[in-house]
Parts: sequence; structure tokens; C-alpha cells
Amino acid sequence: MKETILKLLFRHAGSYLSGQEISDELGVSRTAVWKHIKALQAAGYQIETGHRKGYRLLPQEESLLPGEIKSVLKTRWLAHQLVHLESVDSTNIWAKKHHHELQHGALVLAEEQTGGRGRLGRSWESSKGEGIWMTLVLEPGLPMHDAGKMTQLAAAAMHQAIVGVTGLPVKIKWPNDLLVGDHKICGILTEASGELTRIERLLVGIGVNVNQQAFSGEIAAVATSLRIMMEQPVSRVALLMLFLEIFEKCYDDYVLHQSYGAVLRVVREHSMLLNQPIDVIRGDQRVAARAVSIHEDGRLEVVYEDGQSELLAGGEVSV
Ligand code: BT5
Repeated sequence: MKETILKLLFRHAGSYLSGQEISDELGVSRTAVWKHIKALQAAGYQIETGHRKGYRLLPQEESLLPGEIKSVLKTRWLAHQLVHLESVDSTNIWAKKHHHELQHGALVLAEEQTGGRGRLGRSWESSKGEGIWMTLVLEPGLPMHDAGKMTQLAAAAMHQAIVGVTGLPVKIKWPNDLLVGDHKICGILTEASGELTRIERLLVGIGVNVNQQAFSGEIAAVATSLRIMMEQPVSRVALLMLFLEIFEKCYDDYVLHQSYGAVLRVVREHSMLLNQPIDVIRGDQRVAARAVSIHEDGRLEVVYEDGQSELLAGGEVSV
């Protein structure tokens, strides 16, 4: 119960929740709520009690240490194996190198990446303690052409988690970006190994800009963070917990129950590209097109100006 209350406060980090709201939500008495809050305060959580306002979790120096995460983790199998690294070149590269130590469902997290990677050899800036830089290790046993569906699944889950924690109007830019306005908040790099008929291992690398206060250099023009958009710090732990719960549910629905509809609904409804004029980028060339649909298999259907249509499995498009 203590952990459930903590999770509720995390989700409303920064704002007050009344004792009544907590007791209604969890079906326990207000006195019980009060006792649990006392216990959380004793455990070091900074919870402010405001007269007639209720309880508010104050932004705190958070770490993503396994102890902290495991105390609030509610997943059935995801992230039960948890690797936390202070500094690493890239969590995806680390997961590849330590292939044999990692099981299905493992989560590799880093406070900082010194060689974070984007797609096509691009780099991903991953400053210390300010973001969620992570790799999920999965063995879905799907054919290789379904790897793209997993990127969509991760994008949909992260979309819902960010909206759940911040309420920001997040858009999904197929195939692997989440944006607020026209600034990127999250990128996904999915790497698969195995054979055409069967993925042996899928590494879903996700980077979320959470608490950066500014960006410098080239990415200043394209990147933003949740903190910049919210004008207050955002809890990495709360966001990560919610993401893991949603991802696990979407993954089980898809891989165990062949149900992918909820993911499609999210990526279609919040798509930044659908029904928009876009450019399909091929090397130095940009070809004008219109994005018309995201198919069941996760591919983007575009129609060019000459009326020809094409299903894109990945690659680069711009609005
Ligand atoms: C991506 O590539 O968006 C995939 C990013 C995946 C990062 C995660 S972090 C954990 C895991 N370990 C890794 O090494 N990688 C994964 P792409 O669509 O190619 O976008 C890359 C482009 O985004 C760069 O060329 C920059 O323009 C921009 N960029 C770089 N760092 C950024 C940041 N922190 N926020 C927003 N944009 C950034």
C-alpha cells in the first residue's frame, strides 16, 4: 500500500493530492493514508503536507538505482533483471556485449551515455542524470519483418506514459520520434538479431529528455525536454514506472494474444504525419508525398504527387 501511495504521488509529482482523493482511489481510510505517508517520510521521501490541501511529493534528487526502482516496480516480468550503469558508451552496445548475461525482459539503464547512438550512425546526446537512457532486451520470437511493430509499440507506450505523467500534447513522428511542438523529446533505436524467420533478440533503445534545462550546439534547434516544457522538474522514476507498466501490457497483448489494435490506435491518433504533406528523404533527395495511413504491420503508406503509393518500412520523412 505504501508503494501504491508513492506511485500515486509520483504521478502527481509537484501538485497536491488530498487525503480523501488518495483514500477514495485506493479504498483505504484517511488515517491509513496518513500512516503510510508518515512511513514514506521516514524513509526519506520529501512529502509536503499542506493544510487542507493534502500531500505533495517534492521534486527530489532521484537516482535510477535498482533499489529505488524495484520498490515501486509493478510489472509482472519486465525489468525484473535491472542493470544500472553510471556511465557507458551506449546502453544498446552494452546490451550487445553482455548478451549472455541478459535475459528476456532485462532493462539496462544508464545515468549518462558517452557515445549514445541514433539511427544510421547518428549520435544521441545523453547528459548525466537528466534523461532516461535505456535498452529493453526482448525475445519475442517474431519474424524479423515484425521488428518495426515493436518500435511502434514502444512509441505508443512512451507516448501514453509521458502524457500520463505530464499531460503534454505529445505527437508521434513515425517511425521512432516523439515530439512536443516541433521539438524532439524522445527517440527510439530498435536493433534486431537473429534470422529472417525468427528474431532471436530485440534491443529496444529509448532515450527521453527529462530534466535538461537547455541544449547546446546543433541539437538546440531540434530538441526539448519535459522540464523545459513543464517549467518544472519531472520525476524520471515516475515516468519510467508508468512506461514499463504500459509497455508490458502492450507487449503481452501483442506477443501473447496477437492483439495490436490499441498500439495502432495510439500511433494513428497521435501521428504527426498522417494526412499531412511530407517529404520522403532518400539520401540527398526529397520527394514530396502525403502520408495516408499507418498499416497493421507498422509500415507508413505514402502517396506521391504522381499518384503512386508506397509502403515505407523505415527511413526518414519530414514534415
Ligand atoms: C533516434 O535516432 O532518435 C534514436 C535515439 C535512441 C537513443 C537511445 S538512448 C538509449 C539507447 N542507447 C543508444 O545508444 N541509443 C538508444 P535518429 O532518429 O537517428 O535521431 C538522431 C538525431 O536526433 C540526431 O542526429 C540529432 O539531430 C537528434 N538528437 C540527438 N540527441 C538528441 C536528444 N537528446 N534529444 C533530441 N534530439 C537529439
